[in-house]
Order: sequence, then C-alpha cells, then structure tokens
Amino acid sequence: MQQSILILGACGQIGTELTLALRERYGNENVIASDIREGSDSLMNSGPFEILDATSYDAVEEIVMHYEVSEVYLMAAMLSATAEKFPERAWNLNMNSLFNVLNLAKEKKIDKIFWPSSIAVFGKNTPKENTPQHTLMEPSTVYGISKQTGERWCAYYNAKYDVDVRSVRYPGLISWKTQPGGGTTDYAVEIYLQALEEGTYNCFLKEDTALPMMFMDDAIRAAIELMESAGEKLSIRSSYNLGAMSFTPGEIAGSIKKQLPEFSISYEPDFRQAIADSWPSSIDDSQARKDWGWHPEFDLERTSAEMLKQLRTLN
Ligand code: AKB
Repeated sequence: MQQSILILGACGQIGTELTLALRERYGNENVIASDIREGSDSLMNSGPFEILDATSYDAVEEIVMHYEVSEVYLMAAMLSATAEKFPERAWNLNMNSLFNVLNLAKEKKIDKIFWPSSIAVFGKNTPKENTPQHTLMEPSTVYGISKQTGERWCAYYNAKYDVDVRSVRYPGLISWKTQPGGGTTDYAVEIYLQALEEGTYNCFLKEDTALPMMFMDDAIRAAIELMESAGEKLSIRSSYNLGAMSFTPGEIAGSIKKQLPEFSISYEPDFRQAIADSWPSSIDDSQARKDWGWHPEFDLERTSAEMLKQLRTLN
C-alpha cells in the first residue's frame, strides 16, 4: 500500500497550495489535509480532510496510525505580528505541534518531517545584507524565538535520534489563492489586492524597508524538492536559508505601477516596522543551492505579472 502524507495546518496560506500540489503529485487519496477549521472548496473536495488540533499528540497520533502516514508537513503556526499580541498562545502552538511530530518520528511512527522556519530567526545584530547560513541569531519576536528554538530541536532530534526532519527559512511569501494572516510581510500580498480593488494602498512599513520575499510557486517547489532529496546530501538539519528576491514597498509599488499607472501608495508604519527592521534585507542561500540544487524562478516583475493576472480572474 502507498503510504500517506499528512499536512497539519492545511488551510493556511502555504498549506492550501502545498496540499493541492502534493495531491497532484502523489494522488489525491494519499494526501490527508488537516486543520482546526475547514478550508477552501478546492482543498476540501479534492481528497481526505480531518479536523485536527496539531497541539494534541494523541489526536495527531490517531490520524497518523489510521492513514498509515509516513510523511508529515507541519504548516500550523502563529506568525510574527499576531504572535506579538498572544505570546503564550504562539509559543504553545508553534512549539507543541513541533514536539508532537518530532516525537512521532523518534518513536518511528512516521519517517520524514517538513517543518518551515523563517527569516524571523535572525535579529538586529545579524548581518542584514546577504545574511549567511551560519551567523549571529538574536531574534527579538516571539515568533522568531519559537522558530529559532524549533531549529535547534530539529537539529537535536536528527543528531540524537536520527529523525529525518527537513526545513527551510521562508522569507515573506506572496500568493493569490489563499491570503496570509498575521505576518509582517503580508503587505506584499495586500498591496496587489488593494491595487486592483481601490487603486491605492496604505502601507504599514516604510517606503525603503527591504525584505526577502518569494512567490508561492517557488516556496512549494522548495518544500517538495527538499523532501525528495537524498538525505545524505543534506548538510543542514536545523533549517536552510532560502532566497528568491528582495524588495522595498517603494519598489513593489513601482512594479505595480508599470501595469496600473494610476496606482498610488502612502506609508503609515505601525508596530510591524520594528519587526521588519530586525530582519535581514537579503539572504545568502548558497548552501541550499549546493546541497539540493535550489534555484528560484520568480523575480519581482514575474511575481507582479502573475499576481495581477490571477487576481483579476478571481474578481
Ligand atoms: C511573517 O511575516 O511573520 C512571515 C515570515 C517572514 O515568516 N511571513
């Protein structure tokens, strides 16, 4: 019998597209989506779905045994901006869900884990430009602390218990199928929606705040390629730096204006500015390129063209 893949947090921004991509690749019946709430029609109607709380070990174990799950993609998490408002809830969700899957792998109930980390693991004393794989990391957000701690646990479970866990440090992710929620980089999705709907956008970051970003198709391909790579090639078991493009709110606005000349932008930085200021502006992902052949396909211009084209078809 073909073993199954379980996605925890399947209804979120990454989970939705990841589920659909994995179903296309491995067969609808072999990819079990789960979340604490129901998701989009395309996700709910294309294969098995379970209401599941990723922080409950017993509940996750039951689904793993029932479907004979071999691989888990843990996408449930509270992102940076929301986590600042609910620090304990964020810590509990982000850490307990990770321990659950790491322990299932330690007990040999599953074979392989994908768990996303983030550029939030870095802090204001990290080199900002071309941030190296190995560098000073002093995250100042609850989310960043949880991701950095998670990375250390992943490396520990790999070294001590031979757990096959694989991870990338995602930059801000830009998608049109499912909206992000509660992140600092969410402006880079909102801006396209508002450009089409209102012709104007009031940005919560300053005009010149450069952050690393990635189009969702690249992010999904990265997860699948890393999971399909031969384990011996992987020299990093904490989390790989992953880059694609880097831009400021001013630059993304310029790229939208090429297609929508009337578009205007204003700036009203809020508490998320301090979070963005503590993060890198660009990432050195040479280790991921070397170990498992990572290469991004979407730059800012291609992303803008695709976002505006796809969002127009939804309206
Ligand atoms: C956030 O803004 O919190 C996330 C991230 C960079 O991990 N998109």
